[in-house]
Amino acid sequence: MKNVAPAIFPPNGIGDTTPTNQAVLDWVHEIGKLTKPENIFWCDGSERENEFLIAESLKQNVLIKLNQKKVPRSYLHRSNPNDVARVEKVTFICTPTKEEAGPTNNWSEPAETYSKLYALLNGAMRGRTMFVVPYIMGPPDSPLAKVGFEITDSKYVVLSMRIMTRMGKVALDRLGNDPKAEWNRGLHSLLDVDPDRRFICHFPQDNTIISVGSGYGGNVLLSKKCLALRIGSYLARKQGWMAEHMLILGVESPEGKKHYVAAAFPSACGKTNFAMLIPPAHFKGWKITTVGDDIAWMEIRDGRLFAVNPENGYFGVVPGTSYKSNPNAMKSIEHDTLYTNVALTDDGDVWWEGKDGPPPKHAIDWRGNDWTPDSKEKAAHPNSRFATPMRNNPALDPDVEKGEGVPISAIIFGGRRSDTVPLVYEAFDWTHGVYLGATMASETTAAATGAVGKVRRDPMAMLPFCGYNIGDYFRHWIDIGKRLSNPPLIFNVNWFRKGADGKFLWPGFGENMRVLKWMIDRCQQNGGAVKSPVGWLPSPHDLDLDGLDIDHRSVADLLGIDHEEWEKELAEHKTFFDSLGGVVPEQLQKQRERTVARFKE
Ligand code: OXD
Ligand code: MN
Repeated sequence: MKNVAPAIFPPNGIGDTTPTNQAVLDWVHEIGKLTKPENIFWCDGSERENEFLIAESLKQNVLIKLNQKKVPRSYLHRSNPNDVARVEKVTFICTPTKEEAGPTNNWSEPAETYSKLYALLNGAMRGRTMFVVPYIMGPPDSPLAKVGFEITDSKYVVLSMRIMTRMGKVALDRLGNDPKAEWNRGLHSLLDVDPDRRFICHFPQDNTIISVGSGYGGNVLLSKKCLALRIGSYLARKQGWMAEHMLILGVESPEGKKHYVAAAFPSACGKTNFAMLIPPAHFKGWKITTVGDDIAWMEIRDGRLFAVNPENGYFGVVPGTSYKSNPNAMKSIEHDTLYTNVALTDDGDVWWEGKDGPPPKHAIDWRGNDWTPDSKEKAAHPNSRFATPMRNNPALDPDVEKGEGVPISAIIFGGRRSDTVPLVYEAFDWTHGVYLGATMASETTAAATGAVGKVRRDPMAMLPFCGYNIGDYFRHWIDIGKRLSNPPLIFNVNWFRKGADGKFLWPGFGENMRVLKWMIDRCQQNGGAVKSPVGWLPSPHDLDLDGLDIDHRSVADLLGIDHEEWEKELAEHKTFFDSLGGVVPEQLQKQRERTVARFKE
């Protein structure tokens, strides 16, 4: 096998922090025997270790040094061009039965899958260094926090995990010595980065993930989609909490009253932008703070939902990020950032489509080829990414490390829809809200391989991330509602509705504050709304549109419910529920029937 990751040889004092938990030692020993690495590197997350790994990565061209004056302590990584996004068709949930994985997941029988993967992994790390990365998801003192270990032969993975998780000694301390303690086993090998030998497999019953043949973040940073969502959602159901594909943000009024909201949007629908929103001038004194931009772990306390962000960094889509679209993201990625698949300018800076200012006259594109503004190809891959520590975010919420989490007042679902779905509406109650989440849909983007721009149903934005049967997942949501005496209100938003001229009706970005403000008013029982067949809608005067350059017609279009479009939409909900083959709970079927009936009233 081609050695795409030659071994490195650390000096004494680096790479030798072995854990004391015997279960971890036994597992690493077993994987070492299987993969036969040149050496084992035990990561401790220290600064010295990081510097050493960066220096070795530069030597092996895993990283490209950027102009350190323009982007201090930041580097560029180029992935294999065949390996630039999550690949859902080779992502598997390996539960004992197919039913447990359900109709929305690829299923593969666990014993057969282990044998197939172990055969691929046999000797896969020959001549390579096997890194053992201990990490924690969640604030270390949170009851929700989970320890994971990722074994990998990729330096890029180690460097990214250090940004994206709380990595190293902190995890060893949290795990302790109990050989029966719960922790996640994550095994990753690049193999030879061949799409035909690429599999991302989850074994929820064993709390184990095996990912081979890819070097792309979403497939290989096993803490993120694999543990925090797929295995996380499985554990959450078993243990009575929630693992969701949601950002978490704080909204503080000029009087200092603060609410937190969690929002689920499918990949690349502006979650990071929303989580870092800067209110427009009209909202003087209002403050938005970020708890998380991608994943929320939530539990019930005193009848309320409390959320923590399990991650420690942001792995965001770069193209389109600018001082106009997301100033806080731009400030976050000015330093200490690991870029993947963006363009490199002649003066060692990074560039991408949608960055402020004119394009460079010449650059090296994400594939490593010469690029000029006349080139047909994009300079940065549409799914190029930044990995940056959350501490770089000027709007980081002060309670982000609070182990008990932050109380959630509202849950928002949303998608990218050109038509049908109004700018915002509110569910009548929790179960109706679950129905809104279960039927949400979005036009697909470049975050996953496959067709772009097709409407696909993506329940709670969890379609690619729910680690068990989606029907049981819906049931879990309904059950959680029963345990909440003070449930969050549930809303649906659509920033992407277009007018007859094909142009977006809503300006989006910071102006989304106007919609958020209405939701907060509703949470405080002082926002007006009118009843519609799909939920509570703001009337135009319920939204604060002062100072916004938008005409009455557009506002009416944004908030309008077109009966013909909804007839089609509700028929599609039925087709979707039917396509799940009888797993959808009765309560949600009833919600659909009631919505149909309300249109007839
Ligand atoms: C992501 C995704 O990378 O959802 O966050 O694909
Ligand atoms: Mn995501």
